[in-house]
Amino acid sequence: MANIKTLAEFITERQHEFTYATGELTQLLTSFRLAGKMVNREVNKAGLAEDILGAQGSENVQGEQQQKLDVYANDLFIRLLRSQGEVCAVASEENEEIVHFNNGGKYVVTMDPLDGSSNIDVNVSIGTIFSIYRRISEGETATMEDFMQSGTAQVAAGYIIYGSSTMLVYTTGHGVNGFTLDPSIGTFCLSHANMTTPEEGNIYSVNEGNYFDFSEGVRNYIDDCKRQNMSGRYIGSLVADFHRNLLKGGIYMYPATKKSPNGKLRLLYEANTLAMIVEQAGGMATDGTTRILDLKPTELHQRCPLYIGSKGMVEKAMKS
Ligand code: AHM
Ligand code: MG
Repeated sequence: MANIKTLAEFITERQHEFTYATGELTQLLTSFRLAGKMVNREVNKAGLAEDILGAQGSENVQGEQQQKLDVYANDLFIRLLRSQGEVCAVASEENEEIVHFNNGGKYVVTMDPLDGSSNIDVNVSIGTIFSIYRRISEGETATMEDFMQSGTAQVAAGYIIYGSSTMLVYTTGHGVNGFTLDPSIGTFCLSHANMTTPEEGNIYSVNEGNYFDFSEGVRNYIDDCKRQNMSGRYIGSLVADFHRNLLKGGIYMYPATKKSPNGKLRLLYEANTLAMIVEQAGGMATDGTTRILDLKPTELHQRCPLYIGSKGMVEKAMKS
């Protein structure tokens, strides 16, 4: 029988790669590991539980309907992060303001606790996206400055995909590794070691319903993908689209539209995290002109256009 390595073992084994105190990273990742399992349990029974399925009735800061599972996941991640002491504050896609723990913790977290939430009710893959930054302020309470660091300052970035199987994928800047949850023992096991993404791919992922709202350059690029008989694949769950393209080679695009000149996705909760992961896997992420990780955030819920995936494809899209 092949050796099985659990996520917990892997984190401990690789913690020396972390620049700061080693135990801290273990603590931080443990919260995501545990919360991921708990969200996974709820996601899997979503079809059964009346009180979990469906809209919560409230709207988030972007004016979108919050689904109950979004709220559940958000509360859970915040509760677990608060309880372990390393994290001083969290910025979540679901909260208008920073959630402060006032505990002097050395890290801050940004997250989208449940992305692609319009897919919950229809049994389609959804995901959690998270990033960890070292605080730059001192004292009990984190500041806005801690969250306005560019993506290059991330000390860890990861996602959990709740799909036909559940996986946690993360990087601390030393490559990307993926772990699949074995539900029978409730443990994430290393299944995708040292993940790399192909330089070129054959998949383009974009909401083509917006085609006529895209710039001429973007339309030209999409036309070119078609001329090459590429596969168009768009789930509408960023984590799922990203994960597939990472493994198979492809590009995911959420360009600017006439209605949304900065696109739809958020720099802090979505773009920066996946940009760090894709670069660690040998891919590329830009907003059309600038490397995502070099963008300097100016506000928490800032949006940016996103072109992410195989290097050759992203480069070509930028030139179109
Ligand atoms: P959400 O954070 O409100 O769930 O929105 C993000 C999602 C992404 O997962 C997905 O790629 C995109 O929105 C789909 O948007 P659209 O329906 O406009 O194509
Ligand atoms: Mg989201």
